[in-house]
Amino acid sequence: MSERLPAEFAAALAATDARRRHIGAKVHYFSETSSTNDVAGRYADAGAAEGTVVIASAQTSGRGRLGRTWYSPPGAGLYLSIVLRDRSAAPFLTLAGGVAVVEGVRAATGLPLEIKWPNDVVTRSTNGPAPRRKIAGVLAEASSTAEGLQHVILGIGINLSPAAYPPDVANRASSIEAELGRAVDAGPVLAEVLAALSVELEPLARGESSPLLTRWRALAPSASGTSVECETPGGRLNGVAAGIDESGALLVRVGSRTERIISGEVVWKQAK
Ligand code: BT5
Repeated sequence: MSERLPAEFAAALAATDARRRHIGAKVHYFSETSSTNDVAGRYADAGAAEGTVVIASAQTSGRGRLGRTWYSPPGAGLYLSIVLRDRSAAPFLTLAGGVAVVEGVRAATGLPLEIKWPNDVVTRSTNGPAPRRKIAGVLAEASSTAEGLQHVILGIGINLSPAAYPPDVANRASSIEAELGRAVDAGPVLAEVLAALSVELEPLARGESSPLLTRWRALAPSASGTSVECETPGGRLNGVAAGIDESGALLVRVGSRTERIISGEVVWKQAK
């Protein structure tokens, strides 16, 4: 059973009601849960409406892609999952989640961030040698039956304070508070990320992906011109990222060839 939504979340959500439309119209809060993606999946299986949100203050089995762990200690990050059912939006939800985090964090706190394909939200590039540090991650998980796609659970983890990640990722991670040098309220970050997601989903529901792709490209400068190494089913390849195509796949120039990378591991070798 979900618990009473803390007042700071309730107030911030109420203040963005009109802009969020159905995204977050229903919110289930847990002080601690296994993974908000699993809990949201169970609500979706039981018929929860598109836009239902599950949020937790801590996760005991928070996960990333490919079986990796998402560190989710209490009170240090935002851990949320959104039930989405619109089939035309489904292929673009990882990209939409990244844009929503960048737009929402900037609206709530003023901190500018960037996207790194496919699902990382990172600190903005500087001219120094330090690599971009990861502040948030997106995990979209689809559930299908013989009748087709049933729902996608869009999971988002955002580091609010440095306590959100352990020492072993400290040189690759950061948090909103560390970047800003001040404390931030979690409520507005949650509410503005959901409001930004609602904006990105609107054209997708009409079958229009170009507004999202245009926005994504503007927020992901590393996707063009950066040297990358990719693991593909056909083996490892080295090349130069050349943006994303209309389906959201990463294009990589290898000599005179252009490869499409749909998923898997990409090592970004040189910060632009
Ligand atoms: C992701 O995976 O970045 C997707 C993370 C999605 C987390 C949310 S929280 C709410 C919802 N419920 C869940 O169970 N999950 C979603 P990936 O690209 O595979 O990155 C995972 C890698 O990031 C790990 O292997 C670590 O190296 C690093 N990492 C783990 N926790 C981190 C943290 N808190 N901050 C920065 N980096 C972290």
